[in-house]
Amino acid sequence: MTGEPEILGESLPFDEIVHLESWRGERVDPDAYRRAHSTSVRDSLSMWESLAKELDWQRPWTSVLSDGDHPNVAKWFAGGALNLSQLALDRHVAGPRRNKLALIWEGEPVGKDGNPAEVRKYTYYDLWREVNRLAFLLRNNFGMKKGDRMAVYMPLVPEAIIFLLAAARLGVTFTVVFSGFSAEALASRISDLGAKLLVTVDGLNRRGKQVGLKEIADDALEQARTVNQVIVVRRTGAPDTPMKAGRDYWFDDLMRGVPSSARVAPEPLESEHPLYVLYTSGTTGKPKGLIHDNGGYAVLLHATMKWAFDINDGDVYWCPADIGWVTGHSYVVFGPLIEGATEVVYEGTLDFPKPDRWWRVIERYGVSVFYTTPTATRMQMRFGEDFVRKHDRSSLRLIHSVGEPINPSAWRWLFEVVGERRCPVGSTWWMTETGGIMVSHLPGLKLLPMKPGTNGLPIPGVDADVVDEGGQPVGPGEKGLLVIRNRWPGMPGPPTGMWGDPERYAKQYFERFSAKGYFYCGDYAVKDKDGYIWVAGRADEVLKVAGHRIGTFELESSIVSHKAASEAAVVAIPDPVKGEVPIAFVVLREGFAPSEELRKEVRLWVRNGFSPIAEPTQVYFVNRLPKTRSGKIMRRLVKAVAEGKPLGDVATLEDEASVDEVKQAYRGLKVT
Ligand code: 6R9
Repeated sequence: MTGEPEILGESLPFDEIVHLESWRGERVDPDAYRRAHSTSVRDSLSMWESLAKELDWQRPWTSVLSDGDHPNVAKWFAGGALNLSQLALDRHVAGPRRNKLALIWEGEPVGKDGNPAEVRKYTYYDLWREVNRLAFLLRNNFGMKKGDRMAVYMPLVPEAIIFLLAAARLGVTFTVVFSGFSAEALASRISDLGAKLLVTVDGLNRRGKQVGLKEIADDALEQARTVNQVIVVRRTGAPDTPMKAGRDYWFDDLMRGVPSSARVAPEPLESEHPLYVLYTSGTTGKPKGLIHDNGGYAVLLHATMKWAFDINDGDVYWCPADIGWVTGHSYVVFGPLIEGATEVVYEGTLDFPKPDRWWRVIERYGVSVFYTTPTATRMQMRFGEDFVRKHDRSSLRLIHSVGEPINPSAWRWLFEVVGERRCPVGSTWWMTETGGIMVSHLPGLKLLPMKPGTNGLPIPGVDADVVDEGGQPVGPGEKGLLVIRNRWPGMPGPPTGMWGDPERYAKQYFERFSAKGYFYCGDYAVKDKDGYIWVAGRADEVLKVAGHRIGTFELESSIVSHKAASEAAVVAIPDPVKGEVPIAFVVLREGFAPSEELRKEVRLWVRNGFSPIAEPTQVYFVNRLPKTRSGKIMRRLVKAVAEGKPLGDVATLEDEASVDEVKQAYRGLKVT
């Protein structure tokens, strides 16, 4: 395809730097950063080493970076020992942060007034005590010890965080399975990991309703035979929760028997000991379990909390990510707590009971650092500015987004409406595999290369670049593939990178540029003349229309740049002449009604605005699209519907009704 690269139909403002010269009284200088970045990459090991020294280690490392037992699986800080629960708790409890608030948790509101059903606050001391008690229970009553595995299947309640920290304290490797996943998905993850303990809840609160979760967990355990003990946290208090005698235990009953003086010393864990395994969907069926270690991961989180979030003791940090997403692991549980931050954690959805839920939370707790997503931002844009403006946001000082490319107009909305032109706004690029932020602007380093929609520059020490198929860096404005040329702490860790499957790990990420040893991220990106990276979407969702390569993302961008369209999903259907042609499922903005006229208009819009080749042969209007809980459109499901094929793994689907909508629209049952 020719033409300018775009994000959501909006051309990339390569040359527009939005200055924020007044921010914390500093001027910004991207040039100086670029020079410093080159140095940091040349000497990345000593930089990571000095950052590691800022953390507490139980035993110092003997080598910063060394080879693991499988190709491309490196050991960071080998010889060293540490414990992430000690970093997140004990070291704060031993100092002036002892009585500082660690967590402010807000349960889903009941009633129309929007006030939370329940608020729980934990100081670092509170959290430390609870984690000690739970670690004591897990060790003494459940026999859990270093090297054992545990699965967590629950929503974002404080107990989830306490379980993760207790597991980290004992060296029990955990996997969190998103509470929206099916029994099959849970079972396959439990079995793959060989977890012997499952932690879940009786049920969850969703938009004022209560949904049983324990029943689903029970179904999973019919298939997954490794689990012989289940701990159930009471969340909804549903009276008829099935409990199997001798296997299932209520968390509150168990904890009543643990004295508040119970202590468990943090286990000295080898730096490369697996902290957790997180499963992420691949392009093929079986989910991939990426392993993250203790030492390298902690160092990356420590660095990025400082650089990207500029976190300090006066802040109230909030990332509304679910604990089942990698963002929940890195930037809800471990990152903020390692840094001793005060953070808000919430249960619920952004528009329940009203579309102002987030702004109420920000106002109520004085949130200063806010980590959101582009999809959430675009949803809020649909609701309109009034919901935002009627709440006090003067506490906000820094905003980042994550999960997908942010289109420039959504960036501007965050900058102008939410942040009142006062806050730096960024889009941090990273993925489950990287463990933490890799490309971002870095307010903590005074680096604010704010261009609406860019990810920015790679973080210090990380040699990320955009290359062509041969691995050569692309020219300014050209599209290429995002790679990471060197090794970084927090990368998938020993023993095998991907749990039980070192071959798949090597093939998936290192085969493509095997001659050069680059890590292949699977994303398209553009680099502008200033070196800023603009990730444009996944490289593995491409259409081939009459031999022309068209990114679904680019095509959707074009549709969404139409004033009536809020979201779009494009998939290809087979075409006898052109091979395949795109069809589009479109969600309209508030104030626009579906009509034949509009259908034609959208097609023409793409034809003229993007390319005649890319014109969707059909446009279907739907009220919502199938999405993952983290907000990514599941084109695979839309495609399966269009092709009349089985849906396959729907574990990551947020809302099943969205698939029915697509089906109905596609079959013309409901012509909207
Ligand atoms: C953290 C997370 C990873 C994929 C990644 C890319 C997309 C994430 C992005 C972004 C553009 C950003 N992605 N952040 N694209 N700009 N700021 O999202 O992990 O769920 O594993 O997804 O998400 O396509 O490859 P994960």
